[in-house]
Amino acid sequence: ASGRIRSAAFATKVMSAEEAVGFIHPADTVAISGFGGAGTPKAVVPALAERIRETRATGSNFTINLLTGASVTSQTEKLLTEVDGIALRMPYQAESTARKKINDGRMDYVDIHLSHVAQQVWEGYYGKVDVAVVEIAGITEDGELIPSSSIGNNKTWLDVADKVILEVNSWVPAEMEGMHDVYYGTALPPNRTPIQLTRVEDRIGQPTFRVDPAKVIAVVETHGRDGANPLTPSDGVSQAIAGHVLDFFAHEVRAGRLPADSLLPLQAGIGNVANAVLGGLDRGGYKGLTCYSEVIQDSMLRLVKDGTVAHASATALALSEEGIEELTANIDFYREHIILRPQEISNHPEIVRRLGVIAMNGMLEADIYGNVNSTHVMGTKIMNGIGGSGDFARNGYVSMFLSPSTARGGTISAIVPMVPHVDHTEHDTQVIVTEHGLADLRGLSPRRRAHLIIENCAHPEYRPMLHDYFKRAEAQPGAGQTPHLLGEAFGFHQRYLETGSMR
Ligand code: 0RQ
Repeated sequence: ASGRIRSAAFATKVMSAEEAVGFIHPADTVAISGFGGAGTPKAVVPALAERIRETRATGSNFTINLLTGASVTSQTEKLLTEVDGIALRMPYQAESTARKKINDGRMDYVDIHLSHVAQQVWEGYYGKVDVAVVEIAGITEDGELIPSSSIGNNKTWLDVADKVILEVNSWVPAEMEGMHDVYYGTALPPNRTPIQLTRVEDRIGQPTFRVDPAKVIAVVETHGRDGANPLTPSDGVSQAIAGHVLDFFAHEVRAGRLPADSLLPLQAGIGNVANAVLGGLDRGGYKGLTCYSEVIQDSMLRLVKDGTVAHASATALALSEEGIEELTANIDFYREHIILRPQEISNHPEIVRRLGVIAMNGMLEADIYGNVNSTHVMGTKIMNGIGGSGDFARNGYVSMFLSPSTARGGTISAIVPMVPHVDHTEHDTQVIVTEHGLADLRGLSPRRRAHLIIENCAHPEYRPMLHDYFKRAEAQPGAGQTPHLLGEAFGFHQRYLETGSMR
């Protein structure tokens, strides 16, 4: 025993993962913890996959509906997908086995805004949640649960599920206790009240989850590390994009729209480009910046340590092994500067709007008018999902989309005449950035936006084709507010499908 279970009532429920999965039945809706690489159950999911495999071997069917915070570790996604264990998946995945099954039409996938998950489950859109499997760092004397390295939707899973299986993971630093802020004030209409969070560092909830002990049917002890997040060194393209973003911040400060030292709370997606932007902030002379985002990456720890960032709020850690070591070694310091919250709060439209968050997200492609596709390759095949990008983009003070100007060795242009799938409409997109430049679309009509996006953001190789498309569209009689050649609007995509290149 790890000493993490301080409540006697829970200690009597300790059992193996193999025993615990006996409580999960075919056709159950199972809600598990996990957000990115952090806080996914380590023992129960593999045991469940094994149970499904054994059941299938006897000729019986066994699928579950799987609800999570966002993506979970690839291992988790793979294990359950490979045994054909998932009938329906919600709300986000980022794993190739699952992606293939979804795109083959063999797994239902519901791709929704991360801020909507908790409320939609409360509203009953996904039926009743039979079992919640939630990783925690420990159980207090009073039977409250100390959250793990991510919070995601765990509060909601614990509230709504009929049965609860807890995984107490002694690998999670015990000193994280006190870093979390779990808000219990959300209600459904007509009983909603304002969420009193007015600064990034505000604590409006409690450090632990509550759970009805009668629902807890099993406690499983584990000692397993989170799925480490391999760091990709930032390349020239990412650095160029970051450079444009940093210039833009300086420009906005000069225009009096952003405070000079601290800007406004930053939200950055994960990956290369976000890392490069964050990495450049300490060279920008900023002090006391804040972040109101989904995840905390290694680059953020460095910024917090040197005072560039004063406070960072998110719903999950996304740290490498070195990052976890750094956090643990200096936990008393970081606990003062980092807050983890439920994703309905980290991504809440009301708060994102109030704080004036600067939203920076990746995209697959944008069209010449600023509509953005973040999710569907060639308009049909899901990549990951919309995740939190819409929560931040729609409600941010400035909404930026960042991407290299081409993909797959230059055969795909990230700027196209019309996106074949829209996640963020022209009304939600204010700034587009590629390595070639930045298009500030605020205050511009569609025709003016088109010119700017092509000139500033498209790869030079694709600019003449895009200009040609726009000119011919604009020259038509009755070209309209947003000129298009409807028969040709997806010509770039069709050409790629037929020839392997948009060129
Ligand atoms: O494919 O991995 O097979 O090489 O897409 O592309 O350029 O590495 O960019 O990792 O930032 O991902 C939109 C997917 C961008 C991501 C998306 C291919 C390209 C490559 C990845 P390979 P890059 P990124 C988080 C908010 C939605 C969720 C979100 C995403 C792969 O940003 O999932 O924003 N966003 N959450 O080859 C076909 C195109 C393509 C393309 C790129 N136009 N067509 N394939 N690719 N462009 C909020 C937080 O706070 C965490």
